Amino acid sequence: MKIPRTDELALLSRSDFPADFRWGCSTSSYQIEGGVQEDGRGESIWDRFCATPGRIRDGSSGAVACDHYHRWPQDLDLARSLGTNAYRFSIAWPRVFANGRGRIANPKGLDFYSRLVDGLLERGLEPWPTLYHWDLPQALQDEGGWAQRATVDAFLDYTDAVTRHLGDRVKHWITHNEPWCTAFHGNLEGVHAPGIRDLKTALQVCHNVLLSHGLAIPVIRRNSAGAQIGAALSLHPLKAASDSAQDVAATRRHDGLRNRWFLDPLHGRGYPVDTWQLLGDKVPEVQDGDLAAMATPTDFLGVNYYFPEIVADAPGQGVLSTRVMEPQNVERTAFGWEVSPEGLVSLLDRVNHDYQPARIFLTENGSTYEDVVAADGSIDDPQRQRYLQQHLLALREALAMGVPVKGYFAWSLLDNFEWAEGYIRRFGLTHVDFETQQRRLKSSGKWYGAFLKGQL
Ligand code: IFM
Repeated sequence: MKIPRTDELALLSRSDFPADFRWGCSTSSYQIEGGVQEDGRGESIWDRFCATPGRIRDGSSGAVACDHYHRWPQDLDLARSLGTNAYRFSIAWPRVFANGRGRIANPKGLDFYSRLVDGLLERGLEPWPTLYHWDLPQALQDEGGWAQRATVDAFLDYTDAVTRHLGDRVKHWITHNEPWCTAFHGNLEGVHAPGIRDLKTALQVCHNVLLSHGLAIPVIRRNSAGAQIGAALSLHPLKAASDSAQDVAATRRHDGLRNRWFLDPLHGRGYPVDTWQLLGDKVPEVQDGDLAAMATPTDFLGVNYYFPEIVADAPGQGVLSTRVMEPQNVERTAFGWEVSPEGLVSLLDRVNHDYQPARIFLTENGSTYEDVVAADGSIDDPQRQRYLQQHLLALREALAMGVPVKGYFAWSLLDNFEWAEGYIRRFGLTHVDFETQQRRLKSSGKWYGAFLKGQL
């Protein structure tokens, strides 16, 4: 893909995309809701993690966040005002079962999401809930968390409770958001909750999360007739640091754990053999039937795309002997992530070619910049607007290549709690003043709205 000229970006139109394309924004419970002590919600691993000094860059937490728990009608109005037709959010497990499991689900917790779903439908927005976006009940972590198979059973009971309650109105379900992050940020790097640093644990967590995805599918189908179901994976196109045989081989090794470790089992191929062998005695315990369960057919694949990675051979570094290089001489967001719409085209082309999913939804894509609020209250963020435009052009190109992309969800509707970065990183199309909770659409958000309403 060529880098588009400014005049090409301006020519982008919603009518370039199929009429039934889903257009939305994504959010997640812990990042926006706040209200962590309300209506019987239990403690999550993120409440505990944030309370540990040094874990979050600005010492903050999601205790208040965007106060969406109280302000959701206003936020849904905002989503509607953009002209979106779908909205992705997540359900906080500790609102439904304060201690992760139990005989009776918390009616107030379920009722919150029921009102949210009704509010979405009243506004003409299709609800796209994610069942797990990282806020595991702390009580389950105290028993070993996702490294224990008992957590898989608890997840299925939680899934049953939620989908029984909402399954009549929700017709799109996402089981897990970014299992890579759950497993590796949380249990290998220790930079996310629960803050563990152990490869064996991370791989068992990963296995149990993928298993719970597969086992949840029949539960959801039973309770939500005709629903479409998928998982949202964080995937990265990879480039070798050089043409050397060593760097090319290292890139393949990195791909094994970054991408194929998730894509292969979900598509019925089991774990990639090359990666399995490299992991030695760290591999997870796999029981009979697990791989078949993980491959339970889905209706779509959710792809979360942010940036590509450049990989070099690094003998002795980590179990894979690889190093991810800092990108040089490229445009980057404030997070340091490379801006690469061409990476999105190559990723989608690769996924389509290698796995042939029936449908792909871009379930997250977005960027963070240092926004400045002008004296008149406006927020001009041309870089975020350009990022959005370039990635939509990339989607249009992928569609033209025959990739079955069916929708796009911008990350995110609102500035929010960006995990270990606290409130330092703003990904929203809407600026949130965390002192006053005032929402103000940024110029990128205004552009998205004008694009969706055909007003460009
Ligand atoms: O904020 C996160 C989100 O929770 C998961 N995907 C990536 C986003 C930006 O880092």
